[in-house]
Amino acid sequence: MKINQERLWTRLHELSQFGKQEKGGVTRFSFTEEERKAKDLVISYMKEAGMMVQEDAAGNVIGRKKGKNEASPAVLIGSHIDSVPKGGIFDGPLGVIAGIEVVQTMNESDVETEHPVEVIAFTDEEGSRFGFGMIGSRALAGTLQSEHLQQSDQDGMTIAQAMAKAGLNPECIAEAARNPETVKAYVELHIEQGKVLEYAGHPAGIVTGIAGPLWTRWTIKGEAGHAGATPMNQRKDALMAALNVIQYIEEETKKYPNAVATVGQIDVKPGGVNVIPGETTFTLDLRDIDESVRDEVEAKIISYAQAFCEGQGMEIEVDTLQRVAPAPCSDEIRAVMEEACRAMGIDLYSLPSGAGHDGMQFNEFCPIGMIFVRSKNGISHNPNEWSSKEDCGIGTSILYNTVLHLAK
Ligand code: HGY
Ligand code: MN
Ligand code: MN
Repeated sequence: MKINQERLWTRLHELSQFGKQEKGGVTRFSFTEEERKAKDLVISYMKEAGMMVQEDAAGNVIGRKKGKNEASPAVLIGSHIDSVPKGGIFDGPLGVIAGIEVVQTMNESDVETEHPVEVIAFTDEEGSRFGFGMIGSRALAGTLQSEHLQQSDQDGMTIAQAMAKAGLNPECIAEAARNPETVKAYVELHIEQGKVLEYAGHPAGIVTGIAGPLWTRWTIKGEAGHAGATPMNQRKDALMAALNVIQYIEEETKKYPNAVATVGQIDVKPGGVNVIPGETTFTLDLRDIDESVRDEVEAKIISYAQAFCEGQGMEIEVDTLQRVAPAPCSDEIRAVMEEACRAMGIDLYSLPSGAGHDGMQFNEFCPIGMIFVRSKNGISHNPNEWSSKEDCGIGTSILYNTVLHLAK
């Protein structure tokens, strides 16, 4: 049975309307009005696909196709519909819409499976609003703690407050935790967000493992002063110190082939044109597919920064926002995906994921598998993020055959 590529494509574009920005891109943060509208549209698609739909205590939207054996563990298909600021329309939504397409295609061709199949739009995978991501998948895996909900957005609203405002009770997040015995496997279709598949000339690939993101926030405290009256050798310029540390971060990280470091946010106080910065805060996103390498780079950066700031008579604080272990994909699921590709006459291509995904929260919970769809010019987290209709169709067909096999 073939999935309906036109319906997949139309829904993807319909969903992209919520949070659409004037100058391009989509900004759809968790627990916002535009996200609520996007969730309601996804719920309507899930119902059209013949699924029972519920929202759990963490705000995850869950559609379920019954299995012949309702008591057997379910095959979960997931991704997210929240975005980064001015992101693309594929990162997240493709996986949710493709999951719905898989179930709708099954129901339209009266395919019954032994195991139930669920499609989940996870709450806040990106972490863009609160600096803490994968909230919904952590909740489902039972690893979300109430202290995590105290992280706040740039307006000072905590995750807990935003949840309450959205009609959820943050005290009840434990109710979203699933018994691992009720889950057979987790699979996700996602855009690659890199250049590997395009360079290799493949429309889709099978993911071998997911690199682990470590997010930290650095605060350097110097001394505000007069820009005109203070000689260069008598300053404690917190921005210059931060730039020195950031330069070191780039130079050091480049020495490790698979490590990546990104300073995505920086804030300078008090922020006057004629005032020497007294305080600078910046974020660091550090990743490697090998956790020990990532943590080695982290340790080197911290010791350099502490020594440098001490020498300048300045203070430095480092807060950990989130530390996620890299996650291997299941050999068994990869073999099922490879079989699905062979059956479709698609050349096999396997690759690691530099980007983080909800599946890594299930590292200790259930076997995970991911399929990537080629990204044009490897661009993502950018309004120009793009994958072709055909490639999205191919990825969804591989997902369909994989889920059919896993759910039996
Ligand atoms: O940050 C990431 O890797 C993903 O886009 N959340
Ligand atoms: Mn993303
Ligand atoms: Mn994503």
